[in-house]
Parts: sequence; C-alpha cells; structure tokens
Amino acid sequence: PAIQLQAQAWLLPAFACSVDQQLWADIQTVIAQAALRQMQIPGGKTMSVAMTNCGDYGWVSDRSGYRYSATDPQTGSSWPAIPESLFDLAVSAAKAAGFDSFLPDACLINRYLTGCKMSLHQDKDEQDMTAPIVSVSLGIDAVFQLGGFTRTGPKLKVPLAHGDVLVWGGEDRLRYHGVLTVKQAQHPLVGGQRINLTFRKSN
Ligand code: MD5
Ligand code: FE
Repeated sequence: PAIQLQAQAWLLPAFACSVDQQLWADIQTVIAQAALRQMQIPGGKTMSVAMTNCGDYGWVSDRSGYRYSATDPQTGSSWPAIPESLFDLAVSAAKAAGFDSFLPDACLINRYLTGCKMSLHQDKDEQDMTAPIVSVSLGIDAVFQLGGFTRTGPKLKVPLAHGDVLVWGGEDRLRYHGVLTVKQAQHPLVGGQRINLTFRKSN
C-alpha cells in the first residue's frame, strides 16, 4: 500500500523486494563496467557516498560543478545501458504513484558504506522538472530526511529499508532532502552497505 508523504511524494514499502535478486545481479554488472567512485564537489570536498551511473546520461560532479554527462569521465565511454530489471521497476513504481508516462534516461547508483551520509540538498540539475524521480533503496537501513523548499524548517525523518521505493513529482521534487549517517549493519543479499538507485529524466 502506498504511503503519501506529501501531495506528490509517495513511499512504496518493499515495492522492489520481489525482484531484488535480479536487481542486485544487474547492479553488480553495471558496477563492473563503470566503477563506483567518490566524486568531488565544487569547493573541493569529496563526497562520502560512492557513485556511478547507467543510462543515456549520468550525474557527475567535480570541482567545476554538477552536470549530466553522456560519458563516464573516468573512461570516456558511454555509461552502461539501464538494465531491463531496473528500468521496468522504475516505470512500474512511477505508475503506482500516478505518473503514467515516466521514461527515465538516467540512473544514478549511490553506495553508502557505514558512516556515509548525504547532506541536505535539492535535485535541480534536470531539464524537465515535470518528470518524477524514482528512488529505490537496497541493503541496510537508512534514515531519509525530508524538508521544505528552503534549507531551514522542520524535517520529516523517514526510515528506509531494503526494497522501499520513493516517488517524487511536481513541486515536491524540489524539496530539500538528505540521508543521515548510515549505521553499521548487514543485509543478507547486499552485505554491509546501502545501495540507492535514483531514476530521472535528465534531458
Ligand atoms: C538517497 N539520493 O537515498 C537519495 C534518494 C540523490 C539523493 O538524494 O540526489 O542522489 S533520492 C531522494 C529525492 C529525490 C528527489 C526529490 C526528493 C528526494 N525530495 O523532494 O525529497 O541516496
Ligand atoms: Fe537528491
């Protein structure tokens, strides 16, 4: 059953659980072709979360800024295609939340080891702000922080477990959000890490 967090923000608990083994196998294939790496941000700090991408475009960051790139800056090659299992899951999750024609062209893969976090930010590097964002959590638990449209103000803490899917659309996709420091744990399929897949229409 979908849980409504905001007007256009939905939590689909355990939505990905029935296909988790296929997802995890396909994620590992992508990671073997486009390695996880910790990116720099403007200002020079290094993110604790390691990232890679699949799809026509991938989100990248370096000292000069954030952007979508058709190629992996580490290899110069195209990103791997989005595996069918991942694509189908993203499309069906969007549909379950009422977004009928979501066709993602980018999938960011985030890997959180123990101690990793993602600071409060907005996702605003995409061209088409009418498309939703679909976010899939796999592996160990994390606490997602959901705020308003400025950095300050009250924040909802949403616990996310293996297989949970979040869908954000409309104005709610510009809310500030982040992930609190991940605590040490083990997951039977994914091990001592949290993997987040974020599907977007970047162009
Ligand atoms: C994560 N990743 O769990 C999160 C899930 C990122 C990121 O934030 O940018 O890679 S994506 C959650 C999200 C996306 C778009 C809008 C909102 C949340 N929101 O309005 O809260 O690794
Ligand atoms: Fe984000």
